[in-house]
Amino acid sequence: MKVKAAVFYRPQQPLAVEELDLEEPRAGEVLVRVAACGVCHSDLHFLDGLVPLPSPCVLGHEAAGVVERVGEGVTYVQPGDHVILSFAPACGRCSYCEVGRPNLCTYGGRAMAAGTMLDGTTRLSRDGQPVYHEAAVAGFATHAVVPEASVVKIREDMPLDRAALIGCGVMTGVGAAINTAKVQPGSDVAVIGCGGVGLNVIQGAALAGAARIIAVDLLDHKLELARQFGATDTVNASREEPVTAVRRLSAGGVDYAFEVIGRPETIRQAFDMARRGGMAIVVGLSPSGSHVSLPANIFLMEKTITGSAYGGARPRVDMPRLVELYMAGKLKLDELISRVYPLERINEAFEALRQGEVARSVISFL
Ligand code: PAD
Ligand code: ZN
Repeated sequence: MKVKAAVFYRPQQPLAVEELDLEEPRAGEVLVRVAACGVCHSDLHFLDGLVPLPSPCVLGHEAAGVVERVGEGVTYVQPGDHVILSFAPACGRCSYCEVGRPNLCTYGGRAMAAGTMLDGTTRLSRDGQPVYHEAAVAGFATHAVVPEASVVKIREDMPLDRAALIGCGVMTGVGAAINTAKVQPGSDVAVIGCGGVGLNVIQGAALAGAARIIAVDLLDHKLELARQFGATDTVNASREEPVTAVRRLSAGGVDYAFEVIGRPETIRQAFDMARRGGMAIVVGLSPSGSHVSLPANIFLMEKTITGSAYGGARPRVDMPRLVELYMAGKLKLDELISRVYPLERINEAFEALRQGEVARSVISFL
């Protein structure tokens, strides 16, 4: 079938919105009509050439839609089901999947790096030449073929544009607080970077019962949003030194410090903001080849530094829970959507993200 998609050809060049060929789903795959796909900073890293990606490639990994057809052997969904797309394809059989960490799946990781489905091939093409799929989702397109394991069935009264945000930013942020850090009630938290993902770390920490949540950003309007999402204190790092400020506000350092930007300097800041016995959690994706340097003897203070991939998501457990929280009025999603764009204006959406104008923009196909 023909689909309309936003195609990445090379860094520093706008995405091209054009018609591509999409094959039918093969065994164990699902064809989804995309309803909406959020614009995440990870895609901007690819566009800016900071992280490599095979090309040409259809970007977009924060999507939700409606199942249109299923391939042979698919039993989990049927046409008409509403689904969120997971951006971490999982095989269900490797040791990571078996142990309950599908976000680290061996074969999913390979497929993501190769820009393919789990079998190493693409379903997208143009003039007979393969076009790659970002994260086996390729959500900036009218339709997507994805592995069965990448779809998460959700209730049909959940608005699909809100559901799309759960596919990356919300799962990653809330999951980093709840699954990775396991934020304790009454604890102190700092979050560096209050964009689409960082705001969700803040609301995840608030859901977990953190007492003090210190938001750090360079932009006052992001810090205002951070308060709406549960921050109790704010630090504008363009005006004051953030480590000193956070230590002052938290009586010496926080229990959990999250880095949600993707820069070695701010990873170091997060580490320095954590108190003795505290934890720094790196969520941001830094430019390929970056390194962070840490003072060696500080580990005797039992500080931990860890990464968080997709908020430790177990998609079919966590995502329906996030949907329930939204439907119960306990998770903010409406407030995350700053702008809605049609696919044709996707480059404007990326420019708005680059300029720090938005919490999240959504490309809507509705
Ligand atoms: P975003 O651009 O919406 O937010 C970044 C925020 O950081 C903005 O509000 C900036 O103003 C702020 N900022 C920039 N520099 C500084 C600084 N020096 N000090 C304080 N604040 C600053 O991005 P996003 O929220 O979409 O993504 C954030 C990162 O998370 C990005 O690196 C992305 O690739 C990564 C990510 N990781 C995963 C994962 O699985 N770990 C998933 C999704 C996104
Ligand atoms: Zn993302």
